[in-house]
Amino acid sequence: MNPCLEISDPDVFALLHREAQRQQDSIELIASANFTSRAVLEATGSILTNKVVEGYPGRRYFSGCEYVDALENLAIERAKELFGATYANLEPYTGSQANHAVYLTVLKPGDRILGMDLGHGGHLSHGAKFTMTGKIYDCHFYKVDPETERLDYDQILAQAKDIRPKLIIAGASSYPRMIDFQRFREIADEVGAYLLADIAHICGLIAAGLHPSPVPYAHFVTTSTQKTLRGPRSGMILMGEHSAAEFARKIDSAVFPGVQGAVHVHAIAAKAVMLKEAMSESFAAYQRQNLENSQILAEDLIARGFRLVSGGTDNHLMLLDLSQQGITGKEAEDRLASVKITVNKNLLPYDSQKPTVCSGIRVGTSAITTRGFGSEEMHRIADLIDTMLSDEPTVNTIAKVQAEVSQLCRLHPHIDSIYEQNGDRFTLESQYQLQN
Ligand code: DSN
Repeated sequence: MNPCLEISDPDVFALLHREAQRQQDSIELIASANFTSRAVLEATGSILTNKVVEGYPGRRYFSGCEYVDALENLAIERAKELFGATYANLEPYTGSQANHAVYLTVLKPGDRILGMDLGHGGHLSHGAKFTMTGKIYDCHFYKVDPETERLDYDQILAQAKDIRPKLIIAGASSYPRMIDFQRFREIADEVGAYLLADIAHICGLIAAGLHPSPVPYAHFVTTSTQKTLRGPRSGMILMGEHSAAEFARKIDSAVFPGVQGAVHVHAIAAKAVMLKEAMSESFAAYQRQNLENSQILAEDLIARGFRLVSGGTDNHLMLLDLSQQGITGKEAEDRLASVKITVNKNLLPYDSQKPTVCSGIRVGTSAITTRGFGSEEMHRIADLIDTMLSDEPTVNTIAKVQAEVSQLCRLHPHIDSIYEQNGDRFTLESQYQLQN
């Protein structure tokens, strides 16, 4: 066996090294980004990658599964405990795969879905016409209210009565306000639809008790695990008591063999670690700081003349409308990238720009909060964004902002979770040092 990546593949090693440096040197404001712990990384890059596994604990298609069965059961029990669920499936490779498994469970081709419009905050996997979901099912979309830019539940009910969907999806990728899952369930019940809550962005807040949970209301809850939950790039499905009784076996079969093949046991181990971390008081404190940082940044940006969609935020993200600044989302993304502040251009509700241009940007605080940025740094970041976006920055301005970004990143290093600072050497090979 080759001793380590640096020797066996210097090309890949060099690129990983450069990416690690990029992460260290940038202020990451992409709302879906975060930094996992060393323990989560270690489990993700572990020898579990070597194990072929299909099926579920106690009903596998290959032998030698005694330890991976124990691991998957541990992850399932932790997920149920953390979210107060009766059923948990830890096998989905991603949040999108989790959604596809729910669709396969309750829908037939051509059945109707009512989800949030992609341009109003929804997600690709909720039925965008160029995706598998959009091609297989008859997908309809609700939008936010044009005045308040918030969900209008009476309007969604009226639309649901008109469309009579078989499945309603509550959940978003860029919606800065709380979602009323109880109200969504009432709407679903009124039209005889199933309710799927996709909590990919807010599941860390839910785990910490800072956003109402959909588990008591939705028939199905899906999520990715790498965003506010700070785990590996993966997915999960949860159900409360009532749905579990009816759908446990059906969801199991929809995940495997319905939409997936062999189990990514290394990701399941990493999710078990993530779930243990998310049960801790330090995780709850992290999420409280995340919300506080998001509030401060939003207030500071408003004070500097930026318009925020819906007037602010209740969660870890906000949407900046840049029409008053006279630039597009794409220009803003590029300007901020030039000083190593990463954001993404984002469509705004009722946007007149193309998705490749957009009128706004999405800004989130989850990753920088993990790095230890607090209220003081939020004021400085608001200043930096203002400096870069309110006027065309000069060469001198860019140099000053770059210097400040660099100083902030040095003050809050995260690099220890990526590689050893002193030796520039990835260190996960320790797991091979077994006793013979
Ligand atoms: N769902 C996308 C996002 O919100 O950025 C990527 O996971």
